[in-house]
Amino acid sequence: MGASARADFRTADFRTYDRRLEPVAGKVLAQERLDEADALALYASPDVLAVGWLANHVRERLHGDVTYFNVNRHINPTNVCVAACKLCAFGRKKGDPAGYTMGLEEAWQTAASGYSEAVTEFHIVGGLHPDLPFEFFLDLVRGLKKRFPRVHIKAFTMVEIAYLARRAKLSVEQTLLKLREAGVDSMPGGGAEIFAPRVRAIICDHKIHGEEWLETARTAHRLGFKSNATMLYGHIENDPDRVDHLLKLRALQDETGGFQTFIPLAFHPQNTPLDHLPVTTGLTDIRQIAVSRLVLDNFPHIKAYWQMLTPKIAQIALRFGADDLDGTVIEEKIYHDAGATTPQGLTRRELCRLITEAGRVPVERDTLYHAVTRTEDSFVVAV
Ligand code: V47
Repeated sequence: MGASARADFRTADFRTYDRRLEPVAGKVLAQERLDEADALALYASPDVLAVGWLANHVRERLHGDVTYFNVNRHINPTNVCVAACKLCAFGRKKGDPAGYTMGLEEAWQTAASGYSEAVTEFHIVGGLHPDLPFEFFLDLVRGLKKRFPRVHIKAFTMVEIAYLARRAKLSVEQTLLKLREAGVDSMPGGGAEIFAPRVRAIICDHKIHGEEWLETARTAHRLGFKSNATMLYGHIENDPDRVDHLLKLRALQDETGGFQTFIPLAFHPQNTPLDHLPVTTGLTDIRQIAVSRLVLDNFPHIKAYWQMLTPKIAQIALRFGADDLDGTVIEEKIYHDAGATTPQGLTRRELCRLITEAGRVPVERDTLYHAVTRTEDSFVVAV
C-alpha cells in the first residue's frame, strides 16, 4: 500500500503514515520520556519528516527560534598519540615525520591568532602524548589564562583527563582540581565514541572503556564542571548501540545535570584504517540530530557541528532538533585529516546568515550559554 493510501495519524499538527510512530508521538506531545523501543522506532521509521517534526516541536518548546553559535578557536597542541584508534586520521605515533607537538610559546601564539577576532572560547584537545608531562598542560592553560583572562578554556576530553591522571599518578579528582586551578573552565564532549564494548574494541580499543568515560564525566560534574557529550556514528555500530549510548548519557545526566550539549559526530572514514566504509548520507545525519533531541530530554542543547555536517546539512538540522551550530573554529584538524572538505572556519557573519536563512534567530553565546553582546571591538557577556 502506498503512503498516500494509508490512514494518517494526526494529533494537533502532527501527522504520519508510520503507525509505529503513533505511540512515540503521543509521548512526545505529552512530554513523557521515551524508552528504548521508542528510540528504535525513531531510527527505523521511513517517515523521517515526521521524526523531524517531533524533534522540531521539542526544540521550539525549549528554545523557540533562538539558535546559538559562538566565536571560538580550536587548539590541538599535539597529534602524537599512544593510541592507534581505527576511527582516527589525526593521531601519529612518536617519531612519525607527520607528528607535531607545539611548544608552549607556539600554542600561546596560535591562541593569539584567533584572539584578534575576539574569541570567547578556546577549545583544546589533542593526542595522548607518551612523554609530555602533566605540568606541560598545566603551564599551557596557565599561560593562556594569564594572556587571555576573559576567554573560557574548554579543554581536554574525558579520555585525555583519564590519561593525564594515570601519567601523573593522581586520581581523576586530583587531576581535575589541578586543571581547574590552572584555569580550565569546562570540558568538551569528545572521546565518548560509542560505549558498546563490542564496537569500542574495534574502532578505539586503546581508549578508556565507556564506563570509565562516564565515571570521569561523573567526577567532573561532581566537582562543578560543565561538559559536553558526543557520539560517533556511521561506522560499524547499529541502532541498538546508538540507543544504548544515548540512554547511558541520559541516565548520567539525570544523576549529575552536568552536561550542556550533545553533539552527534558523523564518522569520516578517509585516511583512517576504516576507509572502506561509506560516508554517512544527509538523511542519516538529519535523523541522528532528531533522535538525539527526542531521546535526550534532559540535555539543554543539541549541536549541529557544521565542520562535521557541512554548513548546508547543519543549517537544515536547525529545523530538525538542533539549536546550536558551534562556532567560528578558525582552524580544524581532526576532521580535515579525515577528508572533510568544509572550510577551516566561518565568520560570525556567515554563521548568522546560515541561521537567519533557516528562519531562526541567531544568538551569540559564550561557552556556558550566556548571551554575548558585541560593540565595535569588544564583547560583553550578559550573566
Ligand atoms: O572524540 C575523530 C571524533 C572527536 C574522527 O564539545 C572523528 O563542543 C569523525 O569531540 N571521523 C573530537 N569523527 C571532536 C569533538 C568535538 C567537536 C566539536 C565540538 C565539541 C564540543 C567536541 O572527533 C573525537 C572523535 O569522536 N573523531 N576522528 C573521524 N575520522
